[in-house]
Amino acid sequence: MNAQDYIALEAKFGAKNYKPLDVVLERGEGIWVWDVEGRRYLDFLSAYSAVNQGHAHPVILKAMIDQASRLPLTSRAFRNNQYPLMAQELCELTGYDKMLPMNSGAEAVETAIKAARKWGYKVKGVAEGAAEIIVCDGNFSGRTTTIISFSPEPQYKDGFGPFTPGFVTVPFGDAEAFGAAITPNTVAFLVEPIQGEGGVIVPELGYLKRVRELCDQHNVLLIADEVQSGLGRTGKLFAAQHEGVRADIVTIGKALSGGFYPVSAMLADEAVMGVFKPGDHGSTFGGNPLAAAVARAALKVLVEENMIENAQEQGEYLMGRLRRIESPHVKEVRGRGLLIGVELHAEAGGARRFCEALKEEGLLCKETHDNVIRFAPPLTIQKPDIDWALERVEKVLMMP
Ligand code: IF1
Repeated sequence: MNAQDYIALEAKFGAKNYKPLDVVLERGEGIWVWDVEGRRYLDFLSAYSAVNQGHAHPVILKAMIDQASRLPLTSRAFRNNQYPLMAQELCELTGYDKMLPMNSGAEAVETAIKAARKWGYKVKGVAEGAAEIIVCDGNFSGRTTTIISFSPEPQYKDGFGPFTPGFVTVPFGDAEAFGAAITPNTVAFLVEPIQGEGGVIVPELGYLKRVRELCDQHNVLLIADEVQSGLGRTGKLFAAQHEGVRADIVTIGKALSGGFYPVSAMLADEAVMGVFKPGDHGSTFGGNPLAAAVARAALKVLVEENMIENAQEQGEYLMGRLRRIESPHVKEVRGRGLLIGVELHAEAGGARRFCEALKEEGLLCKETHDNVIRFAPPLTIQKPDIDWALERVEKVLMMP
């Protein structure tokens, strides 16, 4: 079969809930992926930051094979010998008392919403059913019906009502607007430290610190959605650490498994996590031994192979080189570490055509919204490969 055969099959039998680039991949290794015709591409998306450790990392692969050959799943009706070790290692790495394991990023965010609401009622004393959670315009935290209830994107909501109440939207990056929206029923503020889907929007330095102060003043939980910005992507373990801010709840996913398996988690201290009693919340696969073994290996290599520091160093290099490209199409280059957005002028005709042209040059990336090209290579990338990519990016950004 060739690429068109696969594309035809997908069109015939698969739901049309995506419009992917017409590249059919069959193998990945490190920063490279290969299509079914044997062409090699540099992956500048990393599966939306799920492959921070690079494709098919051998240490994670071995951990997965070993555990899969022993015991993939027990359900939480019984205990297993991997989840406790993952829980310990994740809490020690991140500095939180507790973690609650889930599978997708959206499930981790849903867990955070449930935890914040229950904490509001049981600890803060908000009247049952009256909890409010403040969110930001431009947010993206997943696709469940509760999460899209506060999405700013009409398409993500269209046809999916009725929506979950209890969410208040404020502009992203405006701490005083957040402060003004707080009421006695506010239990939490859910925010991505850097908005990914929103277009790689980096708030001014001081924003998160001011938000942290306001949360403390009003006894409001700060929930940092680090599913995309976390686990080294921005050059720190968590993006919020660029401002030295510690959230009350953190959601992580994606690279928690290095792209091998859906693994996510909510992190919090006992004062919040303690609201969950046996039977309150869970999932069939949450905390399964295969996910736990994979996550342990993914965290191990992330730290031991200095991927977080590399993201900082290579991100600064890449950002600097991108900013020196004198393309008439480029409006702004922004980001942190290896989470970078290149915003194009509206007259450039949209980011998609540049992503298509970059694919022809052997570089895979994805537009976010209409005018932003997102660059997010694996955190293992080194300068020679960034230079290889920049040759192609410069050529494409200079096209008419
Ligand atoms: C799609 C976007 C990125 C996320 C943050 C939670 C989740 C995501 C900050 C949910 C997921 C994915 C979802 C995927 C495309 C991708 C995406 F374009 F949709 F917005 F990365 F920017 N919080 N993002 O970015 O995690 O349930 O997917 O595991 O839905 O198209 P998930």
